[in-house]
Amino acid sequence: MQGRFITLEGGEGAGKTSSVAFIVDYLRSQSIDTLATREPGGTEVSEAIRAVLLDKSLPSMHADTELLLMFAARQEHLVRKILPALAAGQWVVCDRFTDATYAYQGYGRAQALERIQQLEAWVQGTFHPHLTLLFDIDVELGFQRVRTRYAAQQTQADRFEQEHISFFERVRRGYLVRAAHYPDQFRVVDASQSLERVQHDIKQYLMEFIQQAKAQHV
Ligand code: T5A
Repeated sequence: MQGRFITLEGGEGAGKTSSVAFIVDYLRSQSIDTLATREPGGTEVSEAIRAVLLDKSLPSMHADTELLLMFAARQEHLVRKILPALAAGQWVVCDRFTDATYAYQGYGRAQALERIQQLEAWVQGTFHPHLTLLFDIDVELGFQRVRTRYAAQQTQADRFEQEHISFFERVRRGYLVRAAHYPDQFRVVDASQSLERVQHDIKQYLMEFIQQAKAQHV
């Protein structure tokens, strides 16, 4: 089978990161060679860019700088890690990708969507995720989870998590607009459910996706 590119998207505290290991384990249980990665990040250079992007001591970063850094990190991640893995037949599971840029920089920060499309075309050409699992959750519930995690791990909000709740409402709406526009790519998971129910739904979507991939391979 050819490699497939699966992305996980959603607002803060939606449960994407918690589901990466479950997805990787499930795919491997189906004898699919799988690689997990994340954005911004995934390579040494892209992780260094991530550190700048999330640094809350830099709250006055210009919105254009933020957008360009997202795509700079993505360029490096694509050419050094994602595309070589796919070419080798691996399936790549990525915690966030370009749909996050549309949701956060486009809908959240009100950057022109045409500008994001131009950068997307430059960096990716026609490359897009084969499947996107959108973890949809009420913004306040997502933040309750994030706050619980801060307390448990003694961590603090990053630069994005300091934004006003209205920013995250726009992000959530942006994701749902994209899911409605690209129904072949997106599957929406109700992330407010228990972890068991969320994993059950993810497994159903993955089973369907693997069947399609096998059918295309024949
Ligand atoms: N960004 C990123 C952009 O602005 N543009 C872009 O183009 C890209 C790629 C990345 C930031 O960068 C921004 C978006 C982000 O703000 P990050 O730290 O990677 O920063 O941020 P997130 O991906 O949002 O990470 P979070 O940890 O906030 O959210 P997750 O990964 O969705 O949530 P997770 O899995 O860590 O879960 C949060 C807590 O909830 C619990 C978990 O145990 C954890 O404690 N939990 C549940 N509890 C109950 N029921 C469930 N079903 C649960 N699922 C998880």
